[in-house]
Amino acid sequence: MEKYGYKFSFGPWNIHEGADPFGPPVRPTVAFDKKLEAYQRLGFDAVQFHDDDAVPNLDDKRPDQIVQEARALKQRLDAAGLVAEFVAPRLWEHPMTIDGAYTANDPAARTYARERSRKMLDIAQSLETGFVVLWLAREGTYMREAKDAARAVDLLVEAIDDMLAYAPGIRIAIEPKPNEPMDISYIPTIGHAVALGLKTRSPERMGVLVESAHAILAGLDPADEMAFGLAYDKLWSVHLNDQNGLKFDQDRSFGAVNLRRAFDQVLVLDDHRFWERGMVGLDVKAVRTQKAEAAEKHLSNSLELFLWLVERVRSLDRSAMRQLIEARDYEELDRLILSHLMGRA
Ligand SMILES: [Mn+2]
Repeated sequence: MEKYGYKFSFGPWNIHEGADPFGPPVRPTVAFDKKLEAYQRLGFDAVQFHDDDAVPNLDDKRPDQIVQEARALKQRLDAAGLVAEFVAPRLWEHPMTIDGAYTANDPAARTYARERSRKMLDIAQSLETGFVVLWLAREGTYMREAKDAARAVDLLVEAIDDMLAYAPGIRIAIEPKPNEPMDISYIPTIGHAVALGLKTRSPERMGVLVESAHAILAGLDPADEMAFGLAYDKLWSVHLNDQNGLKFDQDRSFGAVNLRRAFDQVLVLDDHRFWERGMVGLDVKAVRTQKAEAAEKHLSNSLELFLWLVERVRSLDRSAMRQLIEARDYEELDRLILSHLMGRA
């Protein structure tokens, strides 16, 4: 498979049982070792981990146990020819994080979040990835009056500063999302995420991860969100997927809803040599109706579509494009892009 220098990753949660808020699982659980086989079979290079994907039930384990288990996992990854792209703390399922983690009103909950984050950093270091991603799932409110939104930013900075001091070799990327599970989140866009990083003790170690669907849910264009991150040299990873309008977070296969929007994302990534900056993560989930025996196609199809679009980006007639831009004939530019995507002259 020609991969144009790109490396690809996904998370174990991207092979999932199909449960939604209204119904139970519809596919059997796939064991982690079986998932590791899928990475190789489907042409992926790296695994994204929540801390408890790497070390299950870590709240009940001692720090030395956690490190021991993470090191054992590193050996299994080595044997499979895989690396960890990043580790992320799962701070949205524990009873202590009901009202948020770093921004919870209860100081005991904030302490839990900081301690859990240190365990996550131990795991990242044991897996020998210098990279951590924060999806700030419950850092927001359902009631605007329930928290002080300005103080919430300070609490986030304090928590991140704690992580930066605890693990000096680690870089952290914020993955913003505007809503869900909370009604309204505190760091909803890439602009917010870049600004938050600049307020920390080590701005040079703070970056961003753009997820296509999260940008769309914010009413923004994912390619422009990526471009903003690139302009600050902060775009360190992406979660490509697709999203049909302003609904629940769908994690559809990349390009499945809007092919041109997918093309525009690959255009900005490829024009800025993203393969030298970070990995292409595919945060996609099979739709609930997909049968278990065919529930990996969302991953292989998304990877294939990305590579098809790299080919389309690199074969685009740039001089024709430039002339149309100079002539301000944007309708013809529209046609040029669409005809190129359709493989028409
Ligand atoms: Mn994501």
